[in-house]
Amino acid sequence: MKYAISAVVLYCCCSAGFGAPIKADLECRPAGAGPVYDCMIRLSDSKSRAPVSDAAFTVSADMPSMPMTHNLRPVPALPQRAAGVYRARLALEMYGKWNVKLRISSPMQDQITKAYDFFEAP
Ligand SMILES: [Cu+2]
Repeated sequence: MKYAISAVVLYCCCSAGFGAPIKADLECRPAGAGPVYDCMIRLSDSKSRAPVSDAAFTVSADMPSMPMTHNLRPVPALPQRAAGVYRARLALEMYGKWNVKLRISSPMQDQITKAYDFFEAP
């Protein structure tokens, strides 16, 4: 069941009813030992490109190559000073390719999945 849901999310960036879908840009940097990352997330309106401030969403992640293996607890994204920018710390269980999932509850319901490579720094 969980697997079916995440497969749908991969292909679906669905805004519920009103407004333009939200676009997300993601940039993650190592935050200490192991695969722990501080991720900056920039939300913008996909049409007007205006920053989306006052959004509420959680961030979680799973590995497309290892379905149902990982079960990261979603963490709330914290708004930063810059408009439309949020931060979330992801304590991953291993390096590799993850799908980072944003579950947005406000200003509209939306789910965004971004593929991201988390590799150990050389
Ligand atoms: Cu894994």
